[in-house]
Amino acid sequence: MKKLPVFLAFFLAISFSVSAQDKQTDKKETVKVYGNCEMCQSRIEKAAKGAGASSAKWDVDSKVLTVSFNPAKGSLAKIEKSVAGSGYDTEHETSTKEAYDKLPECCQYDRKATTTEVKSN
Ligand SMILES: [Cu+2]
Repeated sequence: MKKLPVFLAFFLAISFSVSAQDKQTDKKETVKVYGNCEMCQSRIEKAAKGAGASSAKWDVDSKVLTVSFNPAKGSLAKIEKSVAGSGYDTEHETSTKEAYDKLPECCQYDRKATTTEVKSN
């Protein structure tokens, strides 16, 4: 049996090291995002990906968004701003009333309590 052609072995070595780098550099974070349904889910995930997330998954039941992104290129804050810009309150960002009002009626979730509405415990 002949040896593997050198170029093929070289190509394999490079593709392995590239995928290993991706795994090392991508950061995974979770954040709460307020929303209602699957329509909200697709909007939230689209907004997160538009802000640089390599993957985004929002859970309808737990309202938790799990994102992966390259920390050299993006940040969770940037992703949250983008999600808030599409009408959804997140743990650290609050959407504008204008963006919220643009959502279909079925998607107008119960908004995050603002500081004035939070009762002292
Ligand atoms: Cu919805």
